[in-house]
Amino acid sequence: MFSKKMHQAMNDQIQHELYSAYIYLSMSAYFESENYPGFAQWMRIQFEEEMAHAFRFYDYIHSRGERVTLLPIGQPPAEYESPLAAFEAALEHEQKITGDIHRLYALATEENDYPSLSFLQWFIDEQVEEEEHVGGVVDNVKRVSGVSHAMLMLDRELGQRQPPAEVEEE
Ligand code: OFO
Repeated sequence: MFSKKMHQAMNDQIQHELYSAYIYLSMSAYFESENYPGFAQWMRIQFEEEMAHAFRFYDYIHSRGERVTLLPIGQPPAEYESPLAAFEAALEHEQKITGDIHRLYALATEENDYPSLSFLQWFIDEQVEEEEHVGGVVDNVKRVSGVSHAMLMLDRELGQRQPPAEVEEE
């Protein structure tokens, strides 16, 4: 059974995913303004991925016969002290989202909601990847921070990120 509580928690998660998208788009704008086009591109793809995550919840709620109610989305930060500070904020944000997903999974377990457990498994795995991925970028930015030539090379490298297949399909 898809409980009212689970329906509401998943509906809230759409807002969290859209806010994630909004944060990354804002980080992309920050990097554009700082003249790091590669970092900006990386964040723009991150934005697209978050939109795809929001749509997964959106479609799932409908597939369980319930309706989606969109909630307000807050204004994300516009400025960061440095590229490193922006990527560290992205990692911290992903850790928060991992907590959200784990709480949803715990609720589905409590309610014996097997379809939701199956649906959420994709997000459990995705968050492991997200944290590993963003954490790797944080480490690389830390290593090259302050070395302008190396920052330029890293900017170029991250600018080659391609959208995942599921984003390209949409
Ligand atoms: Fe960046 O992760 Fe969505 O859920």
